Amino acid sequence: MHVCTVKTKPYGGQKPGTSGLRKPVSVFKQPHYLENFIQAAFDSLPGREGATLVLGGDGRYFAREAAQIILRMAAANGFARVKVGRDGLLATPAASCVIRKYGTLGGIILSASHNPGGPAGDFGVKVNTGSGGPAPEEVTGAIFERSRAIESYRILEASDVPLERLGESRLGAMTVEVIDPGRDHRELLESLFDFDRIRDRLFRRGFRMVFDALHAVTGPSARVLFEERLGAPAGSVRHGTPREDFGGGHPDPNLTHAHELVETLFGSAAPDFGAACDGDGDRNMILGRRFFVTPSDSLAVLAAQARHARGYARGLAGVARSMPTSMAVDRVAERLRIACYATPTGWKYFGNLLDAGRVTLCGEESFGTGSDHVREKDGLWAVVFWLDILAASGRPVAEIVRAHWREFGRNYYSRHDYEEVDAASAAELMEHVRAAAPQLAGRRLGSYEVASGGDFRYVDPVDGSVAEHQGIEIRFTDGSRIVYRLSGTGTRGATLRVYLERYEPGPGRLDLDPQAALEDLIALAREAARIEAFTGRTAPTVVT
Ligand code: VG1
Ligand code: CO
Repeated sequence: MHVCTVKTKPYGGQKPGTSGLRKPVSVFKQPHYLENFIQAAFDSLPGREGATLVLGGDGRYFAREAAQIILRMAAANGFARVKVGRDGLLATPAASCVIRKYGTLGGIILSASHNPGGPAGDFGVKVNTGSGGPAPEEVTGAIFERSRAIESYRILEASDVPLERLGESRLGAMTVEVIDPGRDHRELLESLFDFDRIRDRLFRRGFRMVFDALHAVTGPSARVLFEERLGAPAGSVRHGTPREDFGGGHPDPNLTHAHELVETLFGSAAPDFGAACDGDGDRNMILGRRFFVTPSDSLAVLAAQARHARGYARGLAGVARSMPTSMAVDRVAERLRIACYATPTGWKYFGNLLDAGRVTLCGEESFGTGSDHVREKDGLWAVVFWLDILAASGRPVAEIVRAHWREFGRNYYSRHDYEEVDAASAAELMEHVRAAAPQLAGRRLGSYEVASGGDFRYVDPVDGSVAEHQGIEIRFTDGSRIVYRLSGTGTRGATLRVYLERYEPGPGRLDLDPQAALEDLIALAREAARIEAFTGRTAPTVVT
């Protein structure tokens, strides 16, 4: 076996977005494309000689080939060991857990998250650092710069390493260790939550749940967790076998893409609880019987109820949410007298706050919740957390959330996505809103009065780093908001996200349909940004 230095030329556009480098499979399959990016990533992680790397992913199409290439490149780049999930599978939060537990240099997660897979779908590479979290901006910036100047990469000439069985094998001087993809992570969850209480108070008393793994990475671990460890009836986990095309669907846990689960929970013989995770297991959707928990509300409820969970009984240091996430959690933080931070979209921005011990829980409106137990959002963690709260309180999901609204008021919330719009038109729309927003202050829009408008700029309170242009926010005097942002994970054209929020104090009109409650704001948001004129669209493609 010998190390080859392969000549290559830079590709443009290898700039990681909100969460890793995400492109159509056809782009990743171009000669040397993956290799260039991996070499650029290795070059940007100092100290790889003799170090350990974690490798995993959601098992999507092209992941098997990519994992073998990365293993050979790791061996040629001086790594001493790679811990790789069996069959190359390792959910994003599980990878974060393994990186932290074994103190490795970092990890590579092969996933495009909730984007569809298969030959016509997307592929992606997430790079995590030794903290277990997504590489921060300075590292992704360095990777991009390196990718623009790359002239060669190093790879070992060797045959494929078997990844089906647990255990160790050699690749040149490097050890490849195939690990159980769920074990370390499940052990961590058992230390945080009271599994006996969940089993005894819920499943032993006939509580029924459905977990939809959407044919993605969480299925096998969900079966062990829910059916074996917690005693949920066999068959509670649906679509539990990971497939490289996710059964042809979007592995995206929301009302649109997880519609089968939604129909079950809103059907006649609905179970007590429903949940789903995304492709790489970092997102979650929570449903009660005929009840949908908005991700922003889920974060607020978890923060308010955290004291009932063993791992959080000592209290929360603080909470954080991405800026477009509803301000429901802010009210809980106020009540608990703890700090609440608003960060740009993307989990990497929570890293410093978590590392510095300033926050314990954090979340995003995009179905992401997590805590300081790892440095990624964590789908299964959120599901077990909810079960633990249900077991502690003995009340159904809908009652817990309604009681929360009565106590804190309700932040009616929705996100409208306009997917695959023309990129240039989307950029023009954003420029228009950017210029118009500051001038709206003090003016009336419909029945609302604008308090302020402008671009969100984040100064990290820990290291002072600055992130500009993180979404344009129009705030109204009654606490309502409209936020406009362009997605940093889409791979075709541009995706415009419009976030809408209106606060209703409790006890007010708490049981309205969110789309009805937000009707005026939705119309204002369309007009203010001239969405139809710029994009030609009269309606969003996905509403969550
Ligand atoms: C989206 C979400 C964001 C999330 C990101 C990665 O980004 O809005 O909240 O952190 O996906 O999620 P964007 O830029 O498209 O809005 V995942 O599950 O890929 O790791
Ligand atoms: Co994901």
